Amino acid sequence: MHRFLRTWVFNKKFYTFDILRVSPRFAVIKNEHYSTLTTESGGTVFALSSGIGRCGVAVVRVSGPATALAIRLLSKPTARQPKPRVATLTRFYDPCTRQQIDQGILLWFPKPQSFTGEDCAEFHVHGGNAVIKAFLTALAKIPNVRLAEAGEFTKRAFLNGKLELTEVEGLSDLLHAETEAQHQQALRQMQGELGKLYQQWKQDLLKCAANVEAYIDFSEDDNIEADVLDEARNQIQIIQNQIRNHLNDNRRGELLRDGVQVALLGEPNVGKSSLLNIICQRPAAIVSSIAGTTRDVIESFHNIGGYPVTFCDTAGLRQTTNLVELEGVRRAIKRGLQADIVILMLDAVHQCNKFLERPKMVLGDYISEQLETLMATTNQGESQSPLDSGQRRINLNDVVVVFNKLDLVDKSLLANLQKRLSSPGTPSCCAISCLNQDGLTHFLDTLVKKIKQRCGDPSVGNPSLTQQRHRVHLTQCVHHLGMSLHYFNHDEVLVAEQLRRALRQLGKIVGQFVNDDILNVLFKDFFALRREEGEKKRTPEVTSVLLQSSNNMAGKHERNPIVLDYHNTLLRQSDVNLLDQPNWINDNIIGFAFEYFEKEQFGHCADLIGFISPSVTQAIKLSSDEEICIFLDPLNLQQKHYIFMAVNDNMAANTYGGTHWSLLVYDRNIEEFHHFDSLTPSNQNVSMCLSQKLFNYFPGPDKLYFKERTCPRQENGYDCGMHVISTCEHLIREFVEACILTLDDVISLANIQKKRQNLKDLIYQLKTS
Ligand SMILES: Nc1nc2c(ncn2[C@@H]2O[C@H](COP(=O)(O)OP(=O)(O)OP(=O)(O)O)[C@@H](O)[C@H]2O)c(=O)[nH]1
Ligand SMILES: [Mg+2]
Repeated sequence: MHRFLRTWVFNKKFYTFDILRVSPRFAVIKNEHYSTLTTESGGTVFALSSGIGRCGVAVVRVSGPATALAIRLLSKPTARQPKPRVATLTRFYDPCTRQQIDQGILLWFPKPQSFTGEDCAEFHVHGGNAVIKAFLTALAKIPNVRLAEAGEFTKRAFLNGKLELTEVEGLSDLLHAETEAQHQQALRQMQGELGKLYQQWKQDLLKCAANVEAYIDFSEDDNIEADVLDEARNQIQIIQNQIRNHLNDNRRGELLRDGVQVALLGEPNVGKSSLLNIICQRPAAIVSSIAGTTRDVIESFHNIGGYPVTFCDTAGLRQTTNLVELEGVRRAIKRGLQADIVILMLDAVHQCNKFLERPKMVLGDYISEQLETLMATTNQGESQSPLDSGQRRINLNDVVVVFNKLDLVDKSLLANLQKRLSSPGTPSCCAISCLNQDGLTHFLDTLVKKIKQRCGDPSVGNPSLTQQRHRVHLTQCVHHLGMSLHYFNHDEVLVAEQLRRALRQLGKIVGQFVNDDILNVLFKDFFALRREEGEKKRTPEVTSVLLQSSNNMAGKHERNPIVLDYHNTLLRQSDVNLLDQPNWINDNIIGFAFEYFEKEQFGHCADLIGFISPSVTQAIKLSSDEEICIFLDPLNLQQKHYIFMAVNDNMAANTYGGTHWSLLVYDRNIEEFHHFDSLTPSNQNVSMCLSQKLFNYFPGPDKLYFKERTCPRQENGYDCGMHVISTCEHLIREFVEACILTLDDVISLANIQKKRQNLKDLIYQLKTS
């Protein structure tokens, strides 16, 4: 088996693959980003694993290398080592005083067949407070044995490869699960079904990547079949479609995990609060005949048919000059737009008459009209209606219409209405009376049906996507797969690079590429539950002894360690070093600055400003007009007023690198492209070509307006990238913060030098925050 490093340069950046070659056709790529964590032990730990408080049996768990010693010291000196995984009745003694503590069951799990993958033991003792206290004190007396941090057993299991990250998340969800459906979903995830799906995609993609690599290396020697690339391309297409379908699930898994939000909307006095009180079976909201009683949103959580549901009673929607009521109406509209399901309550007497007066109208149209009127007219006086402001509309599919006060409706009118309710294409409708509780069973059945429609059945079919974290990585993965498919027509090396990025995103989900930040966030989630359960007495802060030590180990071995993993940017030490003079900064540093501007520094105006990363800009340059939408569509730039991109002077489709950066800005307000170049306009041609492509992509005027703008000149041969960053930062200030300084005021050699240091400080600050 040969082993070698493959390196190439793109925009002055070195890409390195460590390739374990088995055979030319089946090269296995071992991504250097993976497996940065080791499972170095953090000593032996113990914890009370059963709940706090008096109980019949308490379970104390021990994990780590000193577990066998702990068993010996706590048992009779003459006792034999217990058989693995067999319950053994044992007397337990204090290791110092030799006083008996209790008699109970001992279970011994030698490594690696244990939950954590380390030597483990479980002591089942009587659950009285004094026994538990004496037992924990006895354990703490043993050298190198300490109380576990909250969640530390699970963290060890993860670090020892016993659980994948998705399984850890499943375990956490299982412990949080409140309803049957949540339980089912979490159980499947904890048992690894979701992880297996992602692993399968990863394995398939690895094969594609290996074939592309093999083709790059051996196609010229005729050692490789010509159709290998076609096969890889087809396979990538299939995987991309599968991931797209998985993403396109109407967020059912996340909905089930986080709970379904149901908003009660309607005019005042229609009986919204009355219905909420019936569901809660307590007077949660005030009910009165005075229209406009409810002002604030009142929430109540329930298990409805096994699904977690939060009902939100809201203020009645009507025009009002009362400021308090107006705020209530605003909140009601907002909640309605955010809700997963809306219960639209209508006064049966009033609406029956109104609806039946229009015999030709279908109920669906009538309801849409009612909804629009309610949501829009209540909003008069506001500068913008929430329906126009880019927020989503209420979808009729997510509405359950409830005609209330059935007890007041004339019988013949009711018969007429019911006939119209049962006509095909009618939205989910029911008629109830909160007064005598007629029709409530049908209402609840209709609601459960609607909830099931949204959340699906968690026990059948492919496991659902459950976390926003997964969604973000999968979306990125699809994007890189799209880019790789595009590059098949240009260059296989770029295909391989995009596949590597796609694989990295999949790896992140299952935890094969992890860093402290990701783990800390995930385990913090897990710890939240432990604290809720009364474990506050233990160390209140989450410490990362294990992670730090393992990271140190990883750092020692890595030649070029990762310094920062920030959204889509991965900065390695070699990237950060470029911020020292006299270095030419690369696309990674510029990409990082753009992401930081967008996500943090100018996050308050992110709806106005958009950025195209240097790598996407490069891809656009190499693409045809028809293809550029692959890269631009996911960036949602259509609504942005100002779009920034860093331009590189390389225009060749099949070579990498470049020598100069400049800044191109599209100002949508005046529909012009402005080019800022810190050297004699050396990037002008390339920027004009790029502008032409973007001009074709964005709807705008008939003619392209491109302007070369004067800006401060660089005083050396390497500061062009820093000029791009500083100019971009200043222009944003000018555009959205009305900064009155000029570019000449803020850009100078001294300021650029300072900026290099500031960026470096920022990177290290983000790394530790
Ligand atoms: N006859 C009859 N009266 C009802 C029924 N449901 C509610 N009411 C009455 O209608 C009035 C308004 O009820 P609420 O539940 O406060 O109405 P609401 O929609 O919450 O009103 P706001 O909070 O003002 O928006 C109260 O007097 C209720 O007793 C019903 O089914 N039949
Ligand atoms: Mg009310």
